[in-house]
Amino acid sequence: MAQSDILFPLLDAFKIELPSWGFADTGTRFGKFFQDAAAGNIDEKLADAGQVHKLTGSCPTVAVHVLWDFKKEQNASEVAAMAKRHGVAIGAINPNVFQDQEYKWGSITNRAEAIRHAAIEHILDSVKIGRTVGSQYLSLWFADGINYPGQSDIIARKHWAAEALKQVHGAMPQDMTMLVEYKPFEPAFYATDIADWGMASHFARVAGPRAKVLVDTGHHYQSTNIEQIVAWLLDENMLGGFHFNDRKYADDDLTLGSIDPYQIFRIFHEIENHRFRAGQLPPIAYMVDQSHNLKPKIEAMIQTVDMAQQLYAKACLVDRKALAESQAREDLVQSENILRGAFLTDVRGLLADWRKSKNLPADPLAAHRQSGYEKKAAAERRKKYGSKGGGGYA
Ligand code: PSV
Ligand code: MN
Repeated sequence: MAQSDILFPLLDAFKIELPSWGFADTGTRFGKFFQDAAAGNIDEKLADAGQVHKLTGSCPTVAVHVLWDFKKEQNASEVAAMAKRHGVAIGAINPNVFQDQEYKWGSITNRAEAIRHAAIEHILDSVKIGRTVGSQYLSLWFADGINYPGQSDIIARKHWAAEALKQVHGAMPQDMTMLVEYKPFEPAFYATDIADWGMASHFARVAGPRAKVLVDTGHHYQSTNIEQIVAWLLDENMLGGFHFNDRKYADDDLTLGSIDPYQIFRIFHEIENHRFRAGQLPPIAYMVDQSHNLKPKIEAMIQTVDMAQQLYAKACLVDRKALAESQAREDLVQSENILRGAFLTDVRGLLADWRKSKNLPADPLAAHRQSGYEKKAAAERRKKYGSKGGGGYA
């Protein structure tokens, strides 16, 4: 079988969701560097995402962050219509229960019942937005946690989180999946309430059958074996999706594979290995969550999508039958070489052929650079917002 016969249908089905916030000016706690072409409102974010989808053919949906993207009293169907005008649709809905002053001591794990209630209400409103825009995913990340030993009762917080997630799950339509994201630290520095995949998986199980774990590749300690976590979650039917980005030190939000492409390949290898073992894969929401502030936003997004496609294609080329045979012989050198051989295969030509077969530009980044989109957006947005951007993200 030709490699293209194997790869093309898999690439057809491999969709990657873009984050609205990845197109806006962002920064670190030390400051923001503004880009003239950064998006300043939801319409511009969706337009930019539309440009990435137009060039890659693989990013039909855009994740939104409710407080960053929806003005007060914003009509959600208008946003859905806006997305449609830009050739995309609204994807995962991300409630935001971390930036308002009332959440200083936590949101769903705040000891004050009224605050827990307010946080749940906001998440329930987000479910409603999801229903209106036809979203399949409610994506939850909580900044909740404590900064000092003794600050709070860890188990009381565990119970409050479980109660909240159960209540939200009960309000979700049948076709909506709850994604529970974990992160070891930041902004909580001593004990984050949902700190790792074990805790996320516990909460997802307690919440209900349509709750799964979201793996953000930047949310692990140095040298954590993320692919092993992914393999376990798949085997337990608890993997819901990914937030793709790369990191060198912490949650750096760099473009995918910029630091360690082999790690992302190994994650895809475990996913394809699950397909090989189980005969099928559950739905997996592949989403980007990067908002680093130096690369031009659209270029950074195209780079990430292209990298994800390359690494996924490489993992699909692993000869799984040969691998199983060499594993059975305890031939670890050959087994590793099978993986590395696939990883070292240059799939750029195949990817270009796949794109041409879809009437897409063979090189989406070059096509974007030639399109003049960036220059036009920069001129228009600079005129509109001045040198300090339009905001749109905290
Ligand atoms: C938190 O670090 C996180 O990964 C969550 O997914 C948030 O929604 C996102 O970043 C905001 O950039
Ligand atoms: Mn994330």
